[in-house]
Amino acid sequence: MPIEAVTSMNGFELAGRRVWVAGHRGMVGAALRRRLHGENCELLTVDRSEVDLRRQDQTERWVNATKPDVVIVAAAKVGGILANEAYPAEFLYQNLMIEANVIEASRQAGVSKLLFLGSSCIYPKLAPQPIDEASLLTGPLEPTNEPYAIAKIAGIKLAQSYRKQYGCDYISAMPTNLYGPEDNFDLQSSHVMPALLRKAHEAKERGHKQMTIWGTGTPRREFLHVDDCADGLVHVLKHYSGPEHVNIGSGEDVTIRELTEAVCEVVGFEGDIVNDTSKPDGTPRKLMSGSRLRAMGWAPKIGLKDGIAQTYRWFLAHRA
Ligand code: GFB
Repeated sequence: MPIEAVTSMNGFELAGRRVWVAGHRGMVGAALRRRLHGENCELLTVDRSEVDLRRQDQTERWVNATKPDVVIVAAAKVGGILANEAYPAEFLYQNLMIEANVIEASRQAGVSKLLFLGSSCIYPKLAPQPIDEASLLTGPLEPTNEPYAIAKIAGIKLAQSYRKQYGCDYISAMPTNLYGPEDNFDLQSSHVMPALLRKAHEAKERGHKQMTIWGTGTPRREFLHVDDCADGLVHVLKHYSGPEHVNIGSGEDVTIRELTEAVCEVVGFEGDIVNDTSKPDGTPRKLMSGSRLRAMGWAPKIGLKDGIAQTYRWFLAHRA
């Protein structure tokens, strides 16, 4: 079905609805809470200590008792390239359980709209760039994050299948590499942006002459500030209904070396950048095509340099 045929121009109204953000304490969940503030909806959240989304009985009991109108599945086990390599079983198992439990519980409770969040790593390692949504399942995945990608592809297929078999208005969005406030700054498990901010900051603070980055620095990545992502997700929720997933990106990518130089400039670290090539590069490039979302009238607002500076200010204020 052509995308125009399933895109509602009038929009799906969030005002007055009960919206559950699953994963509200994560970086994306926190940004969604900030963004949904202006929508006049009732925000529902539940802590992990009360409901473990990996447990079907706990999830179904809570969703059936709470009866949200709208669900955003931002809950996930996430991490950077080394965490994905080191804990493949956790990334596959936990993400499969969370998405299956939340989606099935939502169907049982009669949720009218659900948005599932994936990741740009769902696409083949060598997909033509910029990566169109139609590239899904056209080639082998990047080995460092294959288990996570397979879990996220399963989530897309769940949303599509629930739409096809049960008529549920369940949709999926694929954000690119995200960064911003509330990110994970742990050097072993984090993504590249928070790692570089912390490394550059600590190198400057300690008067080091160099900082080390993983891999060759040549891979290209597309970065999107998490507040732009939350805005794009709300836009998709309000204006899209269809079986195909929607990419959410900035439309621009940089090499890891260029990103490191931008981070060092913001932080004020002037030493050398050294490559640790014993660490993996991962996929050479994953720039997504944003044409589907642009056609729905959405564009990002936060440039990379401003976004890095804002995230560095957040890091300085919260690093304790
Ligand atoms: O952000 P990142 O961990 O994940 O790494 P991916 C991106 C690139 O930055 C890789 C390099 O080429 C890394 O080798 N890099 C350089 C670093 N220095 C560092 C550092 O200090 N820390 C980290 N983490 N990277 C993840 C996937 O892939 O992206 C997930 O594993 C998910 O499944 C996520 O899709 C968005 O972009 O390579």
